[in-house]
Amino acid sequence: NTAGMPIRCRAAIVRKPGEPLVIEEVIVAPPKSREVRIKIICTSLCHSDVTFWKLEHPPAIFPRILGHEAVGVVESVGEDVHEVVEGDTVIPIFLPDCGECTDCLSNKSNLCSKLPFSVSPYMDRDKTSRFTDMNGETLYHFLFVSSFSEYTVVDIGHVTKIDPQTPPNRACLLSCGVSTGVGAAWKAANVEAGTTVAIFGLGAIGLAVAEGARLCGAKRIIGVDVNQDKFDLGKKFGVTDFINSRDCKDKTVSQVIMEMTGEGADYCFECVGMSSLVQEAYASCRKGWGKTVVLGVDQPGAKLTLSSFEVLHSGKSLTGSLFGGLKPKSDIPILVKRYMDKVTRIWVFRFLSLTSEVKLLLS
Ligand code: CXF
Ligand code: ZN
Repeated sequence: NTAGMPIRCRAAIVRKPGEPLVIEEVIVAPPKSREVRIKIICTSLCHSDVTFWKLEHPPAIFPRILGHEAVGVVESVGEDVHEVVEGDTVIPIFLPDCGECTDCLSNKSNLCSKLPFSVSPYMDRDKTSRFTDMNGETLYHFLFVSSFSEYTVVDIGHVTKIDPQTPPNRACLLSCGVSTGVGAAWKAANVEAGTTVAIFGLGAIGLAVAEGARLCGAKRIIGVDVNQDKFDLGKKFGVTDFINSRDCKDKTVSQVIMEMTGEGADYCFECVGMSSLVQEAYASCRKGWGKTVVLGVDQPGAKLTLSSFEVLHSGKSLTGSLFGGLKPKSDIPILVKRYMDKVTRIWVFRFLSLTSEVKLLLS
């Protein structure tokens, strides 16, 4: 029984921005009050891990244990933890859900105000680290999860208990990417049956948006990507039309979407993290009710240019959403059940666009 004791295990550490991860022995301290120590069963790679791995400017903090898309089993719990016990299968989630604050109690927000989301190097509540290396040096956390470690400590506000029968390689994807995409269509946009959706970027998030839009009954799902192979892949998730943005020589993507749809898409999703694409997505939306949801993570400080005249006259809306607008503790079990009941499909693959990054990370 390791409860209450430090655990020595292996973790992948990033010591300097953009440098290959190194597998080292680390010490994981026991969980403090309202914390849970988790044995990681499966972790996947989200593009945000790559973004922050490379990031040289603030908030770049190293040495750090990345990874935030995972599933694990509770090894031990700290004081004042009543929601989970040792042996429970859990998903750690970067977005907190305290269940008590104004936002958590409202169905209009998933942005907990008791534990406000930030890209912190520490545990959420007491702002210290639970990791040290074998020289006693502090290792920093990432997105309150740090799943590239055999054991990690996570605040109970960032943990959702799930059905232990869920296959681990699917469960871990519900920890960030798949939930964010499916949730964006379901909660952030509330896509209605019979509508037209345009998705900018068919990576893990964009494909999950397509799956969510298909489940909501969207009639037409237009995928936009620079990689033609994404059309065939996208069809598996409900993509009905495809625009290869590299082929739009004398037209913008929004002009092509306007021609295809007549009036524009009812819902647009930006899943790349490029402000110019947010503008294109907004321009592709139908006047009067069109809604654009920003999901892509751009460089900190990147700015948008929109004509205030157009915003005024078009009646369109533009919104951002973390975790697709889902509330981790109540919505994740619904997504897990839908997966187990074979309603929602979750696919596991290696994306071409990430393969070179994965090789770098593991070299
Ligand atoms: C992102 C959202 C924007 C801040 C960093 C984390 N979510 C997950 O990958
Ligand atoms: Zn992520």
